[in-house]
Amino acid sequence: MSDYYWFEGIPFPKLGFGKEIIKEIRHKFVIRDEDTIILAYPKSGTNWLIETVCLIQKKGNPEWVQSVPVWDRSPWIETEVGYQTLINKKGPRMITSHLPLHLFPRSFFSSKAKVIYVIRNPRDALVSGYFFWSETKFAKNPESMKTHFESFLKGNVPYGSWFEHTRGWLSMRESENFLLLCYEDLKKDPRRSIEKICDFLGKKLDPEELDMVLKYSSFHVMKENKMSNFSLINEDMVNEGFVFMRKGTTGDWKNHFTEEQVEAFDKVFQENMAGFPPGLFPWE
Ligand code: PPS
Repeated sequence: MSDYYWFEGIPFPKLGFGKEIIKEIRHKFVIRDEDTIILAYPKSGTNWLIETVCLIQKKGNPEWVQSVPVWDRSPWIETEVGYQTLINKKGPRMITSHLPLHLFPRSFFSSKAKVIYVIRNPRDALVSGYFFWSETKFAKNPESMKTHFESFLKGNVPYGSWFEHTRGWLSMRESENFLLLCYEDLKKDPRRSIEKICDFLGKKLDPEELDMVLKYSSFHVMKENKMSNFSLINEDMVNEGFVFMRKGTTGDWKNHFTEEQVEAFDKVFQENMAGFPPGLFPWE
């Protein structure tokens, strides 16, 4: 079990991460106009979105997603391996990140690179994170759901506060190189979300190709795909019993929160997100 790298008050995972990278990435890394960036607060559907975008790029052909691990197709910019892979890669890149806006490479803000930001009910991201951080060695293992819940509200979890992360990236929501998606919408009407991504990326898929994207990005197919289900992860990084593709549902928080926690969460959500139109957060 590793603890955290603290940087500017935000805890980052230690295993596979370099403090220097986190520190310098915003000044050093050059984002290119042709890059496509997948961004999310941890446990919000990042990998689902990567899979979907990879399939869209290949017009539904699953060969790429079935032969190359997800972390090589769209490396995490802030990890040691991901950073090296990306700086050495020529041509258009797919880049993944969980970084908050203020730590993301500055070069992005004067580029035409496209960002897709996916949000998920933070209550579900909290629960998903509890299992993920408990079953992996990237960062401190939570002691219990109770302590994890308290840490989440304070932003003392990997990548910091959901509220700050979301407020930061949502400030870009009117930019034309920014697409906002929501895990809950992807669940309810995945075809519609895929069409939105195609429009945003300027990709034209015929209905059969779209059906293939839908099929190969579905939870059950991804769960069986060893290039996407994290079964190829180095075993030094995970604890026994680790399952990445856990439930893939909405509203699992209702199985875990106590009544007091439901109230405490609502209060903090209101305090932090009151200025945004409620329609931006289409979850129960
Ligand atoms: S990470 O580790 O932060 O990059 O995790 P991330 O990919 O953001 O989120 C993991 C959760 O997304 C679920 N998932 C999916 N749900 C529905 N459909 C598909 N295809 C899919 N792929 C991944 C995954 O199961 C995690 O959620 P939980 O609630 O833990 O199941």
